[in-house]
Amino acid sequence: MTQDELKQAVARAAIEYVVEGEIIGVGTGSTANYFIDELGKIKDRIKGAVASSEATAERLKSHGIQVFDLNDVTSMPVYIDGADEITASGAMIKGGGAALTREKIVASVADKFVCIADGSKLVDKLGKFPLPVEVIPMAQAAVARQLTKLGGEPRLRMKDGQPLVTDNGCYILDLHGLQIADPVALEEQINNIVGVVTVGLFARRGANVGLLGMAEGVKKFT
Ligand code: ABF
Repeated sequence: MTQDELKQAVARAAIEYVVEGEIIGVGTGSTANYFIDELGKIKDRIKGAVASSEATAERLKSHGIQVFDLNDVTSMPVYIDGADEITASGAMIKGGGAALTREKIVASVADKFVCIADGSKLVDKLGKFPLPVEVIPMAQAAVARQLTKLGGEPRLRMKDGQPLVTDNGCYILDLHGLQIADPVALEEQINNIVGVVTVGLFARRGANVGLLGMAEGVKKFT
């Protein structure tokens, strides 16, 4: 199976977690996009969705799925999203798609986080994938100095020769070369740096369910 077929397989498997008549939180990225396409097939069975990015909102709408503002939603049974890395205990690195802040916000309102990913995302230890950190633009250099002290090498994410600007009008620093021994502690430490909006470590609240696409089928862990 190709990587795209593995992503499609987990996207299909995730439909089982959709709760009838409810609003569902939806992530960002290529795996989440496959999930949105599956959700479109059963759109009459849900009330609607909350999107974790402008791109996801557009795709949901293109399928005729109603997109709710998170401020109008008090609870959601489930949030479904991809990851850049995930451990067997559900800790994740996210943010390769630059949507980490809204992903963490929407996930925080959901009762359950279901992570869907192809098997290549499963790791023993987080950190090979550069850790994204969303920052307030004026604090970019100051935050980068603090991140360097943690032992990594922060690089400002660029797009078309300019700093990439997130949906929130912020920048992303990608922290390379970090050994993440304690994801929960590091998440708290980076969150506490003034000027940081969100760190792409999802460890304090990780995935409750992981659906991983493997050659032998979809592997589930909880
Ligand atoms: C989002 O999409 C991100 O948090 C993560 O960076 C990315 C995973 O992308 P893909 O599904 O395309 O591998 O969930």
